[in-house]
Amino acid sequence: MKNKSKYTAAAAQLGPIDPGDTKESVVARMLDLLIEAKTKETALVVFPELCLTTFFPRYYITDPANLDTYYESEVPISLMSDMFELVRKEQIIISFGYAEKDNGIPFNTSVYVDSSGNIIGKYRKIHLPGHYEYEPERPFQHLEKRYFTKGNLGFPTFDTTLGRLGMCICNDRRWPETYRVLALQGCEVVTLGYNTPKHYPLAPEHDHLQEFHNHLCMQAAAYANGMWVIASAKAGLEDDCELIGGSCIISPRGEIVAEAKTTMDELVVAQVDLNECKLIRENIFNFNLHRQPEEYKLLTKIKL
Ligand code: CDT
Repeated sequence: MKNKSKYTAAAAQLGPIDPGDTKESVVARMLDLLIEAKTKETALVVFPELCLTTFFPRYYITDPANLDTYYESEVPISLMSDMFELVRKEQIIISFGYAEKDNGIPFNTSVYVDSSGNIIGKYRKIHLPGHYEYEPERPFQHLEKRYFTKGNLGFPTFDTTLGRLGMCICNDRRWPETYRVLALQGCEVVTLGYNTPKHYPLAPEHDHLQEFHNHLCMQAAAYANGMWVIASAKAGLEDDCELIGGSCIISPRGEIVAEAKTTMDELVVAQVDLNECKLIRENIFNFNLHRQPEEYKLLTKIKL
């Protein structure tokens, strides 16, 4: 397949997924979005974090058998066979997130599947937010630290027909280091999914800023690193917990070029031009000319 520097990309936002919804029903919704993407000649489609189920870290689950139902021991190829077939036929690259159990070790993972129908990239979430123990005072839990292990794959990049791609997952997007490590490897497009509650029990005074903070961190990072950012939300009222939407595509200029209008299943589409990365990287953020890493040593000190 020929390399493309200009192509159509999409954030495939998903609306709420109820705890009782089957994975098959979710995959059917994802397939509908992929079919819509095909009609729009989209080459890259990004689905949300943990997109096969409801955002289960909001629940304190004590029955191991019940908890286990949320994880996959392998990429669920047979469950997603119709999607993989379409990806092959239409030469699309997709990314999606799922809860992975690798030899018993749980990770919050996302992958790329390319037009060969193969998994060509994997990332395991590094910045795991929330808490380990049940906290009864919270209206809902955020038990990612309990249910997942910190990712052990670093922040890898992947050379594809659609440029050098890299992934991060939800809370990772708030950390500037995530993008800088990817950009230093020449990443041109960062893809990510998120589940972000509108209400943050520890700082409710920020609730009205959730959408703003979502875009603020990604727009700043796109600009400061000269990269495209494609961000896909799981959105809407999920079992009484409101998740923000705002799925978007951000150019290396830091501009939002397409944004979700709803908090339902919605395809957010824009033209990506990889040449735009150069405008930033050859000028204001020319890493080789202007970075001063010897002055940044504090950044990698383990303990302050
Ligand atoms: N999924 C995820 O990482 N969500 C967090 C919620 C806030 S921290 C409790 C986020 O950064 O959006």
